[in-house]
Amino acid sequence: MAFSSLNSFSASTGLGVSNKKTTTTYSSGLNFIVYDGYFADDVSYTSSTILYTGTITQISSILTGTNNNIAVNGADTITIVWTGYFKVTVSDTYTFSLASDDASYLWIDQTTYTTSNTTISNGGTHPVTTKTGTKSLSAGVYYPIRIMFGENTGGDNITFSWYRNGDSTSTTDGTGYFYS
Ligand SMILES: [Ca+2]
Ligand SMILES: [Ca+2]
Repeated sequence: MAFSSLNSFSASTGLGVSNKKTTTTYSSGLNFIVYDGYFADDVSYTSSTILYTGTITQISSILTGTNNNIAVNGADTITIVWTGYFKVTVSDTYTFSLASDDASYLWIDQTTYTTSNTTISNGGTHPVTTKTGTKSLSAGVYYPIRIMFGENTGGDNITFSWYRNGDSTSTTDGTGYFYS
């Protein structure tokens, strides 16, 4: 049942986009990669030095978002990218929130990533700063999601949360929302 709407997903978003899955094999959680080095708002940044990888079901802090590899205020000059799919069970407009020190960006339902096609743009070096964005989502659709975060120096943390506008109860728990 969880994947019964795959056909409508394909029909509503178009076929042939390279990063949209065509199989019905989804796992719970988002994948993450922690790179050595600060991305400095270069949203295509990667590094050949990968510090950690894994899968998480929440980004309530940098600790949970890295599967307990990085403590709050525990790192300097790193970049983290989370990727996967975001699925809701109720069609509605959703409000997303990124609170981060330093920079963070959110993309939903994009196949290329620039600083101008974000759902949330929270770039630059700064203390914990919260930015929000909204997106209208259809129930059962696996929307590609990408979150990018970078810590330069000083304190570091990130929290990703959202709520359905018709509900307004905010959560960070990606169980049942995050897939990869
Ligand atoms: Ca730091
Ligand atoms: Ca910082």
